[in-house]
Amino acid sequence: MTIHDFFEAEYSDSVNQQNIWAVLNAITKAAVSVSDDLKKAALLENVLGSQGGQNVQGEDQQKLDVIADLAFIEAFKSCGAVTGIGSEENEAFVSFDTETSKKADYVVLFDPLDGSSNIDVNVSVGTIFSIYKRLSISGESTDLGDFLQVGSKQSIAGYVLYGTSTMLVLSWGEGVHGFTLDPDTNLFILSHRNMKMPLSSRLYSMNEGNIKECEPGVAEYIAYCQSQENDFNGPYSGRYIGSLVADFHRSLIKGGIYIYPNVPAAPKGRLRLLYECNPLAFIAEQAGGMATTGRKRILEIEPEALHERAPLFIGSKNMVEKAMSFIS
Ligand code: AHM
Ligand code: MG
Repeated sequence: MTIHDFFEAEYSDSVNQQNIWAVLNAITKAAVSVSDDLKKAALLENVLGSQGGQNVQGEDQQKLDVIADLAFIEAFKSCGAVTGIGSEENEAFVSFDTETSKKADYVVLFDPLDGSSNIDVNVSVGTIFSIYKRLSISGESTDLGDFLQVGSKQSIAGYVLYGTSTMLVLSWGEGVHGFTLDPDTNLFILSHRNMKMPLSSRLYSMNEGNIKECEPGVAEYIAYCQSQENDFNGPYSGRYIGSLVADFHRSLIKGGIYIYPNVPAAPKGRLRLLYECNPLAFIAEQAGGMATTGRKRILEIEPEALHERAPLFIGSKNMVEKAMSFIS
């Protein structure tokens, strides 16, 4: 079943169905284009490598960060259902000020290419997105308030994983469903219906290079995972890809916990609340998992800035709860 047919059959809010499908359709179109670019990247000129600049967050931009950003912006702009976007690669939100766009119902926040430091080494990367209903008045330009909504208000959250296959995983608040791109037809086909995250597993995921720098509770939890005195009576396996989407997707399917805590180099965590933590937190909860800062539920944080960061403890419910029990 194609994503379109599944959406038509299962999405229960008939008032908004047509418009929000236009947004999802834009995502599938841009994802196919980015997926193609990634597959051919090493064979094309001017696609691999650094762009030679930095984004607003002081991170090196890869050429593919910019290519993916433009592909998604163009798809959202032309779909007619999005009034503006916020992206990791753009300092301010972008308002699409055409007459149609001003009347459109949705804003989208996204990270066009997450884990992009992994592109040059042919390792999985992803796109993460979050769709909200606008709060501003229809017919006027979107404003920052449309983007600074609490995560629990997301209309649809999801990600695209460009891995050994390209997958789109999403939730509109009625479970989590996964679609695999059929490269022969360029259609996303339902492959994972009603995904459930295992309550626990023996897998933990963290950049352990930071272990001596993070707060004691995090190091104590990792020591617990590595000890003989844990719930499995023996060491867990460490798995860290360095692409959040890929690490999260593994947790969704096999169970596990992913931790990116506060560290001196990133005192509020490394990951961005609005287009990394919130969408994945929404998916995690819908799949029976959990997402917190170590102290507080991610989906209840009131955002203050477009690119604000948050520490992230996400994954299997029992594991996130256990990790939080070590944090004072
Ligand atoms: P990015 O959006 O610039 O790629 O940054 C986010 C990425 C995540 O995908 C990944 O989990 C993390 O940063 C890796 O950070 P580190 O290299 O500090 O472990
Ligand atoms: Mg990212």
